[in-house]
Amino acid sequence: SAVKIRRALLSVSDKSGIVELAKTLLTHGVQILSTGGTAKLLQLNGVVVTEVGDYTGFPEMMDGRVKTLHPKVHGGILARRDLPEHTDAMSKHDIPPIDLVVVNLYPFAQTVAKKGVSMEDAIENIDIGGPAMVRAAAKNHAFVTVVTDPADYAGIIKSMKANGGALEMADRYAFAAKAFSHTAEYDGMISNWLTARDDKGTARDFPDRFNVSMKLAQELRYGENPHQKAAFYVERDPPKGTLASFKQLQGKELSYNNIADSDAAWECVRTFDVPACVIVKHANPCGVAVAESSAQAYQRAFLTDPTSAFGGIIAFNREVDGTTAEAISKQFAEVVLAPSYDAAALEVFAAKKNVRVLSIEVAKNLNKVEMKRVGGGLLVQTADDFDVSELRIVSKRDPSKQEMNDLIFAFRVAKFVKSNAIVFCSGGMTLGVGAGQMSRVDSTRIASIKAKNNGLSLKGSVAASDAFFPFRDGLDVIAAAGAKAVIQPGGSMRDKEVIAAADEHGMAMVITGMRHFRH
Ligand code: 93A
Repeated sequence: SAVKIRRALLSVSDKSGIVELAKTLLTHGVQILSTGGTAKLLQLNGVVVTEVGDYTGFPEMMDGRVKTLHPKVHGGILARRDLPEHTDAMSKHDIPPIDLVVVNLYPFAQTVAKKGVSMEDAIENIDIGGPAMVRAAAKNHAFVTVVTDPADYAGIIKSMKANGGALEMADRYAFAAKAFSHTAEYDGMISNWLTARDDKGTARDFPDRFNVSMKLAQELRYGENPHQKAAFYVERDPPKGTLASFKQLQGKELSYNNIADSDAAWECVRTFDVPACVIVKHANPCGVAVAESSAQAYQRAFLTDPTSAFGGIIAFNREVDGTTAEAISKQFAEVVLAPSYDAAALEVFAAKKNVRVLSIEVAKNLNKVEMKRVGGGLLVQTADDFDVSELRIVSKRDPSKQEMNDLIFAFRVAKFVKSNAIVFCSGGMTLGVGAGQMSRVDSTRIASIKAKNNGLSLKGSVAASDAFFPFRDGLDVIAAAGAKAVIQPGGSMRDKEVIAAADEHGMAMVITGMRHFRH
C-alpha cells in the first residue's frame, strides 16, 4: 500500500542531486531532518531543515562518529506502524515516525583508492551510523522508503508527484533490496581492504584480491548450453586491460561461451610485444601469429587451421584497419577484439551486423587472481603471468637465432593451450596445435596431424611442450614430424633420456624451468 511521506532524514556524503530532492520534499510538506554537512548545504540553498542534533537533543559528537545513533532516529525508522505496542512506545517516548531515509555512505572506496592512504584515514571513513539507518529503513520497508543512490532521486520525485506525496510498496521493496546490496558491498569492500594488509597497513602478498565484490553486468540468454541459466558478473571497477573492461562497439549480445573464449584469446594476444593475432575456438588457440601488422598476423594465424577458425574469436594487440577487417569478414567470426579500430574497419564491420566487435585497452602485469569453482568450494591462485626468462640449452646442438625466436613464441602460445599442450611453430606462426589430451604423445600426434591436414609442413619447425616429457616417446613423435628444435620446462625423472633422444635426432633442446599447465 502507498505510504505518504511526512518526515524524511537526509544524510549523504555524495551530495549530488540532494538539494533538488529536498526542495521537492518541501513542496509535499515533508519535514526534513538532516546531519551536519548535508543540513548546511540544504540551508545554503534555502531548504528549511531540522538538524538531527536539535531533533534528538544530543549534539553530534566524537568527530561525527555519533550523529544519528539515537533511539529517536532509529525508533522512528524501525517502529511498526501497525502494532499498538510499537505506536504506544512512539508516543510514550516522543518518537515521531520517519518515512523516508536518504543516505549514502562515507566514501571508503574513494579514500582507499588514493595513493599512500593512511590506515587512520581509511578507518575514519568506515561509516557506522549510515549503514545502521539504511539497514533499519530497509528492514522496515513495509512502512519506510530507503534511497541510497542519487540516480534514484528522479524516480522518487516522479512517483511522489504522481501519488500525492506517497510511495508504493513495490518501490519500497525494490529500494530495500538494493539498500542491502549496497551495505553488503560496502562491508565487503572494507573487509577486502583490511584482509589484504596487516595492522601496520602493509599489504599482504596473497590473497590480495580474493574477496572481490562483483556486480551483475548482464544476464545471459543461456550458459554453456541452452538449458543452463547464466549471467556475467564483473568487478565493481574492472582493471584496465582485463576482458571485463571491454566496450562493445557493435554486434549481437555476447553469449556465455563468447565471453569465456574472448578471455582466452585476449589473455594470449596481450602477452606479445609485436603485432599479433590469436584465433580461439572452445577456449583453445587454433591459430596464433606475430607479424609486421595486424593484417599479416591475421592472415597467418588463420592459415594454421582455417577449418577450426570458422566461428572463432579473433583477438589483436594492435589497431585493426580496413584491410584486416576486410580479410576477417570473409570468414565467419563470432567476436573480434582489439585495442582500437580505424574508421575503415568499423565501416567494414558495420556491414556485418552480427559480428561482435569489442575494444579493450592493452595492459601488462595485471596481477590477476584466478578462481575456479569446485563443488562446495573455490580454488584461488595468482594468474600464470610468468614469461620465459631463464632459458637453458641442454642439447649438443645450439638452436639458431631464428629457431630460438620461434621456440620462445611457441612456448608463449603453449601457455594458453589446454594441457597437455604441444605447439608446432615456424616463422612466428603456429603450424599445429595439440590441446587438452590426457597424454602428451596424443597431443603431439594431434598437432602434427592437424598441420598435415591443413597442408602445412613441419619440416624444420620447432615445438613447445607446456610441461616436461615424462618419456622420450613424445619427443620421438615430434622428431618424426620434422621439427628441429624443442622447448619444454624440463624436470622429469627421465630428462637425461629425453635430452639424449634430442641429441640422437640432431635437435636443439631448450629448457625453461617453468611449467604452464592450464586446465
Ligand atoms: O560517523 S558515523 O558512522 N556516525 C553516525 O552517527 C552517522 N550518521 C550519519 N556516520 C554517520 N552518518 C553518515 O554521515 C552518513 O552515512 C553520510 O554518509 C554522512 C553525512 O554526513 P554530513 O551530512 O555531515 O555530510
